[in-house]
Amino acid sequence: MGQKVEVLTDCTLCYHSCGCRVTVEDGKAVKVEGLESHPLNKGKLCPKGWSAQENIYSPDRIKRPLKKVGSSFEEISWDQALDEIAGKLQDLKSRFGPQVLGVFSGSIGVENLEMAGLVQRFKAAFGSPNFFSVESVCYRMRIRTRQITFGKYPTEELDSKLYILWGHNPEQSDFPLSLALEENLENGAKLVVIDPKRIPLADRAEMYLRIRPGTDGALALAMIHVIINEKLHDQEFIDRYTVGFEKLVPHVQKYTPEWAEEITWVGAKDIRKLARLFAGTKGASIFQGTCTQDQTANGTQNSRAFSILQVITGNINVPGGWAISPRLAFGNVGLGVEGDPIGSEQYPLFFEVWGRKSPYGVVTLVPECIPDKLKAFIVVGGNPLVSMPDTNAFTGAFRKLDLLVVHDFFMTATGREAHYVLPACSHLEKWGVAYTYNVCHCLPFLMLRKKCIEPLHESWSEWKFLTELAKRLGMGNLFPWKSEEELVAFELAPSGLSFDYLLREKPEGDYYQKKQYGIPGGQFSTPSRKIEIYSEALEKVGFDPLPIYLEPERSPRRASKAFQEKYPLILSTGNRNLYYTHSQHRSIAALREMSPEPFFEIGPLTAQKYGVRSGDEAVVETNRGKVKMKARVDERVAEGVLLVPHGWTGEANANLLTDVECREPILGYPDMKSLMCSIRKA
Ligand SMILES: Nc1nc2c(c(=O)[nH]1)N[C@H]1C(S)=C(S)[C@@H](COP(=O)(O)OP(=O)(O)OC[C@H]3O[C@@H](n4cnc5c(=O)[nH]c(N)nc54)[C@H](O)[C@@H]3O)O[C@H]1N2
Ligand SMILES: Nc1nc2c(c(=O)[nH]1)N[C@H]1C(S)=C(S)[C@@H](COP(=O)(O)OP(=O)(O)OC[C@H]3O[C@@H](n4cnc5c(=O)[nH]c(N)nc54)[C@H](O)[C@@H]3O)O[C@H]1N2
Ligand code: SF4
Ligand SMILES: [Mo]
Repeated sequence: MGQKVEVLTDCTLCYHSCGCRVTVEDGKAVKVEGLESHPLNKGKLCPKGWSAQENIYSPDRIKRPLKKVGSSFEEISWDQALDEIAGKLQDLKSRFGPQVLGVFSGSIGVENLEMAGLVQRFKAAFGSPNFFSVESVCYRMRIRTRQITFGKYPTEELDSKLYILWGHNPEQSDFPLSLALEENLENGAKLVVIDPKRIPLADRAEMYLRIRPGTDGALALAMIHVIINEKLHDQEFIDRYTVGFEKLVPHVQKYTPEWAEEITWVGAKDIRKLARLFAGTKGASIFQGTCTQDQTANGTQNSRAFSILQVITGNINVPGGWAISPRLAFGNVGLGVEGDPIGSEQYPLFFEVWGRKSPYGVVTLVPECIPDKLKAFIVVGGNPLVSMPDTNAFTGAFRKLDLLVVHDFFMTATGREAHYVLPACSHLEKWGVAYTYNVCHCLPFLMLRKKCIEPLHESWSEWKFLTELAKRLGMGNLFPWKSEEELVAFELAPSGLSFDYLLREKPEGDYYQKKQYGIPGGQFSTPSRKIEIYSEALEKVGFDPLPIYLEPERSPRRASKAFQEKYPLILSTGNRNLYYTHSQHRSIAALREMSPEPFFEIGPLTAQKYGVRSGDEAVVETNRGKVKMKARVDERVAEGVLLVPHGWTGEANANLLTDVECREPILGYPDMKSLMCSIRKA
């Protein structure tokens, strides 16, 4: 018998960071189970989590650094790869300046503080402001919007009395929430689903509202109208804590339920009923899709309207509503740099509010910036040539780069276009801080991500890769940490929970603060010290200070007649699939067996109209491109709507359909949820 130990750590096969118990025998991870004591997953794992070993020990992992020679790759040493990359970067910097370097990290960077922090540090040390990530296609829109409304960022509580799933399907995308929902529904919590698809959870809901994609803002405004006009609002909360309510009242008069019915396809009667149910529940929470609303033409204003709904019903900092979780102090791995990232002029609110600047560039502007403004890219933990909108535009642009480096543990579509592909460590092979609980679900909890096994093959962590590259560029002094442990200890030091404490005393993780309800100090950290129903921050950058509704650019009410004739169906892309994270995990046999191929979903009457039956191969086409995949005819899907999953590569890649120039006007996010398409049988 060899040596056997159990290590408590987290799973990062998606950003939820569920708690795990990993059994390591003779240096090999032999078992991965859910950690019972963990407040998110309570001992359970989703199918992706169960497949961790198959993922990590996959024979398809990149084993050594690869260099593109002609049209294929050759294995080279890390030394050679880093020397050559450093040489190329130096050359570009001396000829064009440091800002021609862009770096990208994907949604894995959200749960991977070290990755996002180090990538950002690297580009700053080099002298470039251009850090791109999924932040400009996903989630930061709501963070920004809640920041300008509340000064801080309140999140939905896991345990609620009334769950409004507003374009969110936790059974596929949010495993911890689906566990909490299950428990709370049994104990009498209520559920409402607002979705163009009657997702299975809707069968257990108090109300299901079948909405036209991209029109959620109209519904939210009509709900505000009803709540105010029927005097269902929480006047005391509004008087004490908000500014601008008196301007909101006349503003919403035109947004009647009848007006919204015509736009949204949701009946006026249902809108009134939902408004009454919501306003009548203390401890109600709108769970807006994690990216659904962000990827529509009215995204920022939708998020504003949802915030205002929570506010005028007094559902802020009450159990079951939205709550401002105490923030944790971290050692900042990032680094300041001269100059502002791409997008700071076109979308100023994305970049800055009240002098608080963020390090992100606007990724939808990347294709038009290559090759003039951007000539080199380092991609760490992302697959932009599948995941970013408009694959044709991104691929065309990336092919013009002088240098593309990808750090990943598998070969990806982006890797195949790269000059160098470098092998990365999985989450079981490196140290880190597991901290997303707070960001998504208001859980002030922290865990140490432990290195359970030695790095496989020649894979390197982000720390090692970027530190070694920095040394070769003469900026090693800006990467002072001598080891990953030292880096993570630095991050944790200000938090009050030290590396040693989380390693030895609380390997299962610990709460860093108690949750607080009520409004401590009676103030918010906005300029007015109140919740800003009327937003001067929005007004200052030229947008409506009160929420409005903007019809999607490509829609039956806004697109030209000719466009609609060519593309008569409404298209929403990117419904999640429990078995996969974005473009990942397709080669994991246990997962692939559960979901072998992509399907677009379509209602029966629409399918019949276009002569398509379940299982038929069909071509879906937009103004930007086409995909081929099979149809799944399902009466759960609204007629006239097509749902196309994302993350598949090749001719089933949904982002062949999206358009990088079709953007939300305030923050520049791509519209992925309300486009127009045609279909025909292949
Ligand atoms: N059409 C459409 N497109 C969409 C969406 C949509 O709804 N519709 N959703 C968008 C959203 S919300 C998001 S967040 C993006 C996600 O976009 P991405 O984050 O770019 O997508 P992933 O496929 O998850 O790519 C992550 C890559 O990181 C690698 N990786 C995983 N862990 C590590 C690690 O520890 N280190 C390193 N170096 N690499 C690692 C994986 O192997 C994988 O190749 O996709 C967007 N794309
Ligand atoms: N298994 C798995 N889980 C994931 C991910 C993954 O790739 N795989 N990705 C993670 C990431 S990065 C993110 S951002 C989240 C995404 O999480 P969400 O954005 O919440 O996505 P879904 O849970 O798929 O729910 C989207 C729902 O919105 C509906 N819908 C589509 N268009 C509209 C619309 O215009 N209005 C309304 N009201 N509904 C609409 C769809 O029918 C679907 O039921 O998931 C995260 N979790
Ligand atoms: S939801 Fe699944 S994949 Fe995501 S962290 Fe939890 S177990 Fe891992
Ligand atoms: Mo996302």
